[in-house]
Amino acid sequence: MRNRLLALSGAALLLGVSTFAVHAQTVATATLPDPPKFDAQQLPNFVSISDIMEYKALPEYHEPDWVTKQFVDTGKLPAVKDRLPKEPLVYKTANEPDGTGVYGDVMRHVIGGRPQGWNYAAGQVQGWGGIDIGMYECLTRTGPLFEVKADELEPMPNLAKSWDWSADGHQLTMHLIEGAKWSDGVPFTADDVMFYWQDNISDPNVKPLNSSGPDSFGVGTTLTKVDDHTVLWTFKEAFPKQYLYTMAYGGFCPLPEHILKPQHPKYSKNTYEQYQNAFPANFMNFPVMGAWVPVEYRPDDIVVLRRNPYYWKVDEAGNQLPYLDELEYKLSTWADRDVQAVAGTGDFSNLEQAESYVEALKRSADPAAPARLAFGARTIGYSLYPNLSGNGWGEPDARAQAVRELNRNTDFRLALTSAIDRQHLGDSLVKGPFTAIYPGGLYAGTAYYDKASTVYYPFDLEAAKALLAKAGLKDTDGNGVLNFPADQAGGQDVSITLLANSDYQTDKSLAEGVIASMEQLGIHVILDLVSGANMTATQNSGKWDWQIYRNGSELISVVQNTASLAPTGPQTSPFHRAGKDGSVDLLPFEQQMVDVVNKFIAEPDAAKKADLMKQYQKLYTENAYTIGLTQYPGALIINKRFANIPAGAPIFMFNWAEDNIIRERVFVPKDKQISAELHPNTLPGKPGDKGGPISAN
Ligand code: BQZ
Repeated sequence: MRNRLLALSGAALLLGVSTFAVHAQTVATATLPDPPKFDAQQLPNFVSISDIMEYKALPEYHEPDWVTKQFVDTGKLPAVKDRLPKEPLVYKTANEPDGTGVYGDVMRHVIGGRPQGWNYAAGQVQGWGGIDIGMYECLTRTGPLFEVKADELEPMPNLAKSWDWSADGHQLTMHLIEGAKWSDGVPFTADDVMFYWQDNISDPNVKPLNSSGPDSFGVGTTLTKVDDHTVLWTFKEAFPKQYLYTMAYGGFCPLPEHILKPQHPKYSKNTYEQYQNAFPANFMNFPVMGAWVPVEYRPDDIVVLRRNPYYWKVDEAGNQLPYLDELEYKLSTWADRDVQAVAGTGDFSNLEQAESYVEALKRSADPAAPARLAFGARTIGYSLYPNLSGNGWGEPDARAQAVRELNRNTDFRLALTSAIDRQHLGDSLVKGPFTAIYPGGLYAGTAYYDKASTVYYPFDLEAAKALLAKAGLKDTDGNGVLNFPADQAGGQDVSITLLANSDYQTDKSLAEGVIASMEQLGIHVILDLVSGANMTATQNSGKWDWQIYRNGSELISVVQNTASLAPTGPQTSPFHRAGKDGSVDLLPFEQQMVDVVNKFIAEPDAAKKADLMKQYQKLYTENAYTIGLTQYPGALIINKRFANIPAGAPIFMFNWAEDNIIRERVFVPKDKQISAELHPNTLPGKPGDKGGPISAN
């Protein structure tokens, strides 16, 4: 132990003064058990980005026959060559697992979310499960990077077709695709990008869905328009290539300026709330850059999307994509998604709730089963997140503030992490080689993970109780529940609310497990179950003490959503945001994490980046920044009739499988097509048109 302390204090000096060494005397650590062996069933065929796609003018273009006959020949639409950009995005045939596809058929998703409306730019939820991913295209794209060679990793071009760094690395000239159009035929230009940056990401009254604010592109970063198809980023750091990842899904997915701007409070008499709600879910044909457009919405029943006739991507034969004419999203539950995908009444699922694994595996093992099931790496993980704000985020009352003070006390967090029996918790979800003990921080098995930098506090109730006493908690009234210190919340019983997403059985199971563990410590935890539709808003409000959180991709890839690895800005962390005064009251070790993350973002050298992530992992796990719970693999379930599903596509890595498999290239061979389209041979109508899809005749 002494050597360990010396080593730690040495590290502490290197990293600046750390208060951690003081705590090390009271908490024994152990070697983290290796995760049970569980290999992904398939590995990707690793390629270069140039093997997947390029931008190129082709000699001729094609579309579904019914579009030509019933829309172009009747003058309802321009010819397909006039609906495409000068140089469309071309997917290379050699990278299409089953080659050039054919038109027709539908992918039937089942989701547990519900659409609030289409204003993604103002934070509305569309129901998740791939709806937003398929509608809102982003400047860059990262989902398919799971199959890109590690030494060539950088975000794929998308709406931004290329970019050039200035010699000093502080400026990035970004060239947008030229001649692409929104699904209503209006040109896509730099004005769409600037409106999204200036009046959505950078407007403090607007919070785009999945966005962490302008600081997630670097504090002080500016964006200016150069011409209709060129924008210029200016960064404080030199060559912060990390931000190209933030320009992918979740970070920078512009919505149509011509539709949103007239409703924005800066350009209308609308309030911000009216702006957010200006495009409710029954507003049909909302213009998108994505492959499919919402044409029908039946509450609690279904959302139907039809192919976008102006989609700006083609295959090498010149076929305008997507191959699939329709996407459906049955509005059900996440558990039902697994059931329907296995049964064949649904077509797609990310098997991510461990409780469903055994049944799904059993059903899929039958050769006659309608769907393929393929496990990937352990990229699903959960932590208990403590609200670390001590200066007012979420306007806490006296009790909640006392909880925040405890959350900010490292002894208290070390007590919590020592009170969790992670092996038992994982087994309670599913027995077998799936779950692994997860101490928090970067995921085992991923690029930047370093076991030697990972501090693990094993299950030790006695140590936990000693730490709680050290944190000043005693059961002063003898009722079996610890009390706050006398000068906090009137010395009342410690009661803590635990926020969890009611849409997932796994989130509820883990919450129950945490509550049971805390009862053994004499801490009373009250479960606060919130539906997925309200979860994002609740998380962002800061009105919670603890939450059961399914970790984002930053703890898997590190390069995606890097800024959210620590509170690098007022809105970048999921559990420590600015108080009323706009400042984030960082704990000393958090300041060190922020410094390490900012250095990582600005560091071009791969070896130095890896070393910075070792420092990050040590700071994260030795301080129990969050209380890691469990980590396990997900499985992709896809109906067997679909072709062009890339080998080894993970359900979650840089993004979810709905992005990773490149759905616009997925097709169903003619002889396997089913007549399940709800609006065959139709196209989206005019924006807001109640008439739904335009019938062919
Ligand atoms: C995948 C995903 C596609 C959000 C959502 C949901 C929200 C979170 C998260 C997942 C659902 C599915 O996840 O569970 O398998 O299809 O949609 O977006 O959990 O509540 O806020 O981050 O992506």
